[in-house]
Amino acid sequence: MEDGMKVQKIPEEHINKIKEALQSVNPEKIPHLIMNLLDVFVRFKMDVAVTGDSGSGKSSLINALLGLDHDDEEAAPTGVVETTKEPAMYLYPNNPHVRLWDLPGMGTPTFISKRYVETMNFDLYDMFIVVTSERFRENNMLLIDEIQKRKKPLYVVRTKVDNDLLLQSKKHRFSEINALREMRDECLKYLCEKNLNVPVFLVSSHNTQSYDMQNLKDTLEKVAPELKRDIFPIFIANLSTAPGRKATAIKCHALKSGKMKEKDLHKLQKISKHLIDGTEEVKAALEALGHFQLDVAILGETGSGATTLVNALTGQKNGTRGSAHAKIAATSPQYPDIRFWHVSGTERDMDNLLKEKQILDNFDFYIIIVSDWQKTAHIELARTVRELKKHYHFVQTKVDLHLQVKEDLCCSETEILDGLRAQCAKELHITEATQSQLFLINSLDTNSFDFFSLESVLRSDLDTIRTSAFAYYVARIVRQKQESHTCQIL
Ligand SMILES: Nc1nc2c(ncn2[C@@H]2O[C@H](COP(=O)(O)OP(=O)(O)O)[C@@H](O)[C@H]2O)c(=O)[nH]1
Ligand SMILES: [Mg+2]
Repeated sequence: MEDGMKVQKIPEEHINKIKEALQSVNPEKIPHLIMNLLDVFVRFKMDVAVTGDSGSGKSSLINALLGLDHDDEEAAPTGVVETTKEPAMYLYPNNPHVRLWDLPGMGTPTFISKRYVETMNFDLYDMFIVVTSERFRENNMLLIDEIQKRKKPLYVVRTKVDNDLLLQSKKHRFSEINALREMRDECLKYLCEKNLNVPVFLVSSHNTQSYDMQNLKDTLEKVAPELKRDIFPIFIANLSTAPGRKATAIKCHALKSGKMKEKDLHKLQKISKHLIDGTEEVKAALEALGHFQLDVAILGETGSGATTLVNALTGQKNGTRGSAHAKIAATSPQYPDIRFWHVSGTERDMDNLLKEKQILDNFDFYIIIVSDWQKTAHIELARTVRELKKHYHFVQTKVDLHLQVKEDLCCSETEILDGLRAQCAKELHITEATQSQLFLINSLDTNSFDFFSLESVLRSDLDTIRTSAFAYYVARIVRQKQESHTCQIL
């Protein structure tokens, strides 16, 4: 087990980055800081501005992305005359944390090109889709330069591809593939000249089944979590380091548009006081969290069924290759980023474990197997886990055997199971573990007894503790780094 636990919870490169980024932060403050940061991050809404020349097809593109027809009541107004006079917000389907903003077009008497970026205040948006049609124009490059200055992500979308193809199809030796390639190359040429690696999509908002529309939708959905991780640190840095007027505008917009609640803005402001510039620290923390492995220990005496339970949870068959082994964690796609360790041994081994609390402290959550209600081993383990300020559940395995043995006692199955639960409730009361529960299971038949509810409770519990486990782990590794640094100086 000790060998196994030397396996990093986060890949080395991310550990180094986060240690570096947080080295000047007081480790005592780190858990609270990270938990608050992640709490706000979960609710953070990403604002994607759809911008470009007037008439380029921005509003039509938004309708296509939302799956709306141009004459639907909720659709963005479109047309051959200037229709979009104010930025309008639309929630992205299936992801309420992504908001699309339909901006008025660039280059009309109302929104002249020279003052467009300033008037629209690009600082308010987290990401941009620059819409172009027919030709790549100077205005498009002007927008891209401004977005680049703000270090924000951007996509280029060339719309009205159906029109372009129709016109070109009248030419001699027309080939759709070649025509599309030429259109893409035209966009890429200008982007390459500026050394920009920007995704380009060729779409038709009138024919959404063709060209890159589905790819654009899929990409937006697939990379939204990743984009959010890139964007959030920039948002925090702008809040804390931008000149007063700019930061005030960002805050007002966030509150007015419902991007963020006042209490979350306060939290972020408090957090940024502990950070140097915000960007690096927050980025390192979010990246590390994305790779963080949660370690769950299944504790039980030899023969209590710890291995079989790990195999049942991870969907492995007993005795197959890759099934649970003390020194290798069992993983399963069902529980992404979770490692199950079976920690079993003789009564004496379990006693020793209680004395070596630091070994037990390597885990983030515990399932304690009750082999025998007459013994106290499970109560001692539960107490120690509580002392480590961590959580556990009790599991009684082999319940089927238990029922067989008790058959001659003339009790009904329900009475026996209720008896076990009552016994457990008494013991949970002794250890004051109100969040803990008992699950009665037969690991060889996952459709029976409480296995299903064990799985669902486990899933939601592990989701909840992930953030705090990560926060305390980061505090621990930063403290180690600072201590080793102090030793070197001495
Ligand atoms: N054929 C074709 N017409 C389009 C497409 N996208 C927009 N249009 C038309 O272009 C005009 C301007 O579109 P609109 O979305 O209002 O442009 P915006 O000013 O950029 O918002 C409208 O008449 C649309 O019907 C497209 O992909 N294909
Ligand atoms: Mg419009």
